[in-house]
Amino acid sequence: MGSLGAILKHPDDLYPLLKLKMAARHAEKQIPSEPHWAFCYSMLHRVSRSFALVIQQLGTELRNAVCIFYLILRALDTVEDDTSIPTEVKVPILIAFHRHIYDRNWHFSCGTKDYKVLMDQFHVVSTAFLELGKGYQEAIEDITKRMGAGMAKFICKEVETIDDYDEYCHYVAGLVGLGLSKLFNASESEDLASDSLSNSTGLFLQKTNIIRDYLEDINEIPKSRMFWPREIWSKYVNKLEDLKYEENSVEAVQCLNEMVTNSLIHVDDCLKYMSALPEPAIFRFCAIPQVMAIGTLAMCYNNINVFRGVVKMRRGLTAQVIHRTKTMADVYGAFFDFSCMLKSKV
Ligand code: D9A
Repeated sequence: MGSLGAILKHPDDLYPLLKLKMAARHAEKQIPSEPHWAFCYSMLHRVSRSFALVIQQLGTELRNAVCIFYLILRALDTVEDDTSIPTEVKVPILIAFHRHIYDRNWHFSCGTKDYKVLMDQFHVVSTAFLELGKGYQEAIEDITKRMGAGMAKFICKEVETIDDYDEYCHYVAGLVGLGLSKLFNASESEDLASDSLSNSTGLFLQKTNIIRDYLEDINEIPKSRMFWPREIWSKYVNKLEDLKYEENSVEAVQCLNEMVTNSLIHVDDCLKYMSALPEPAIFRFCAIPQVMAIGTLAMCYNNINVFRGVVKMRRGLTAQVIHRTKTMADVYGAFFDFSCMLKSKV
């Protein structure tokens, strides 16, 4: 896209980036006046502009719950990600995190930049969490508990088999899908989606991230983070890090293609999940990340640059996805287009 032909076909999309910028400015102006909520929304805006943008259309109660859920998960993630925390300190924090969210006096400093601010000001997130309805609080607590326990399990365990890979992705992302389905259901606008379909939406997003972020994770200091399953990469190299060396380019791309193919297993479930969401705002919130994911996979397939730097959708393309994803027909259209792109590369 971006060609003259595409512009002529969609004259209403001449300025998707401009529209995105206007929407972002509007979102910033909507920051609430109570200081703890203002902090939570500006924090969300800083760690993920597009996420903050897409949740704007949700009703206030659900939007607040999703904002707090996101920040709590980011905080849990910051603890898991910080490779400088010793295991014996980290594991108890992960396991007890679902109790810390109720405790305005709990504090643990870690992470860097925005994530350090989030950790240092976590009591503000707790304050906002305690104002959510009971149904939302319980759903968030339940997921935080299961995710913390799962992360703790994988601190001392490597991702060996494809089953391990699915299990790890279930803890860090599938559970997010389950949790969001519960929040949608608690907001009374949505029937409860099946756990298996909700799980698949998270697995599809997370597997895409794991593929895209290969180089960043392998180069992590002081210690690499390795999520690609040995069962797949061991067919191509002796060590996962060998994929980044130029002499292994052929094997690297073959391995990458097998990883992409593995994540495509979830597409069917994801489409089923989305097609059962009747509320337009919730639908868009769920559909935009899924379209971004299939787009990212199409870009990554057969692409050696995954092992050289970052392969990301351009900002203009992201803006187009956000503005053009409104109905299930749009989603089918986008999945069809990106599948054709994949097919042409196979
Ligand atoms: C999500 Cl509450 C995520 N993750 C995402 C973002 O989307 C999902 C983290 C916390 C929450 C939600 C998401 C959105 C809508 C419906 C969902 C869902 O399920 C029904 O989660 C499954 O990536 C992180 C996990 C994949 C680990 C769950 C989208 C997002 N995208 C990034 C882009 C990027 O490059 O990471 O955050 C961004 O906008 O910055």
